[in-house]
Amino acid sequence: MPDTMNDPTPAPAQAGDPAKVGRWEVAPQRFRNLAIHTALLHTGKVLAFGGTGNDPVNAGHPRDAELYDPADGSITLVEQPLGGDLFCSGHTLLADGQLLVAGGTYKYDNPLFGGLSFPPFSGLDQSYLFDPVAERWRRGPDMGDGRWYPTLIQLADNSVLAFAGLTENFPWVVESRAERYDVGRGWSRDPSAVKWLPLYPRLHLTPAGEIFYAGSYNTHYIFPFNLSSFPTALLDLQTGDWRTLGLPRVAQREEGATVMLALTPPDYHCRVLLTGGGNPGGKDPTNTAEIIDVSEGSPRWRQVGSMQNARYYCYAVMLPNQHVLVLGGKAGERRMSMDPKAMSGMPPPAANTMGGVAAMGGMGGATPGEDLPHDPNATLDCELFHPEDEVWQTVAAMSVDRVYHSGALLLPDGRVLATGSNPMRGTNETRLEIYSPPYLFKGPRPTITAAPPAVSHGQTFAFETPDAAAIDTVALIRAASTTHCFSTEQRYVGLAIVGRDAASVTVSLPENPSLTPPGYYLLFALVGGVPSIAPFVRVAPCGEA
Ligand SMILES: [Cu+2]
Repeated sequence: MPDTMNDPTPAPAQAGDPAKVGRWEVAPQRFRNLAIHTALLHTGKVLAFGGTGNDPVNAGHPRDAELYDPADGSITLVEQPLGGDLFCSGHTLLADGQLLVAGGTYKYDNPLFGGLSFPPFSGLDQSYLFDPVAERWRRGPDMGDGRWYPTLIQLADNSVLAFAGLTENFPWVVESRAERYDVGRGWSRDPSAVKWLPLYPRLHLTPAGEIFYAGSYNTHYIFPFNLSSFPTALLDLQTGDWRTLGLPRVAQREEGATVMLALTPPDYHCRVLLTGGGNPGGKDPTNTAEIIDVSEGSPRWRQVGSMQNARYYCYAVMLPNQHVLVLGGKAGERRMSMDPKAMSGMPPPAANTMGGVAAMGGMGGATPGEDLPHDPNATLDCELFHPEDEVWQTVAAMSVDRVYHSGALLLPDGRVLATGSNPMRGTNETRLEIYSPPYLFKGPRPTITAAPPAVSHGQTFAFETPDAAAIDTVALIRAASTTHCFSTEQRYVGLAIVGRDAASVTVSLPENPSLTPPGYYLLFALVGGVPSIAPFVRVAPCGEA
């Protein structure tokens, strides 16, 4: 039986051996618009949008969202203009599977010189909800403040907190007050939880019901602060008090990646991995990685093995075998290091003239469009973190750069989708590239033939499988939305196996709603580190029948 999960000595990269390093493939179809924001919906489709897409030419005319179906490769337009610009908004999926999007761009900045701009970007105060079944947007209630680059995080009771972001009006400072969204009641200012946080702070909901700020964030406008002004901290949601835990051991973590490592029974210890990032502006990126055990009384960062590549703008994806895939990013200056003139002779992007949804095509030929050239400073190598011994393994390289305004999502079939990239304003990467991890090249996969559509906290439930005797691991991985190299939603929750017969496995979902906040999850069953294809299972909110 293959055993990637417990292999103590990960092999070095071996080009061409996908059972060791996996394989990347560029999809034949491409998006029309820049996919700055993506979400895995419970229909199995991926919603992608970018509003005006970091191009002031589009101001007042945000581009349509698009839906990518990994099952058949088709891409369809959501032909529905919105009143607001969701470029650089925050978002999270709700218990009913709708995507709540809040904030974004009210007004573009006014560039001056030397990378400075004044006024800076200002934040939109609107919110929108995307219905995955109707495939339509609707306007939600407005927030009290505009927020550009906010982080939204869903809590155990299905309310959502919005943190940080630049305000709509003078003096366009970073908002220090959080706002709370309650379904059916809209937004209200949260009088507690006041804290200066940088833009797109990397926040995670811990199983103890606290919010952990992981010491990394997005670039832009940290003046008058410096990086040391934002040490790691924990918010007690009951008291509204932030407890400062201190800086990471390598404190320069702008544009680093953070992900909560697998939460596993019986104790569901909460450990967060922080990797990559660098100084403001992307100089001196780091390859170092650290882990903090947030469940300890006095959590402290400790350094673990380093990545092979230093990366500013990198993205970490939790996989069904508990490994973490790190992809994308770059070394050198934050700005694109190629000569922009090299791009001038390239074919123009596909004209946006085909109209209807069907014209985007499905399995047929490739979608025309512009391939951005490779920036020599962009990192194409990818790396897998093995949490059992805290070392990294270099795996197959991508062929498409993923730097600023890019993202990655785990798909229900265990592959990883990489999207977006915006090395310069108005320069858009529209190709999709998909990674098949090594576990997809290790022979037959276990299968789940039936699973309950919904489960409740504290419930024991069974799923049907012909591989019941061999299945050794079962996990729920939350369907996630992501932007700006980060997701608050990535969450691996292992489920204890409490029974099995010839055709089914029974597992138990713990009572704690902060462990599995309500919403749609992917149910993976594994044999020796090889995962099944995952059906969606909805974890119902507390109190819902
Ligand atoms: Cu942005």
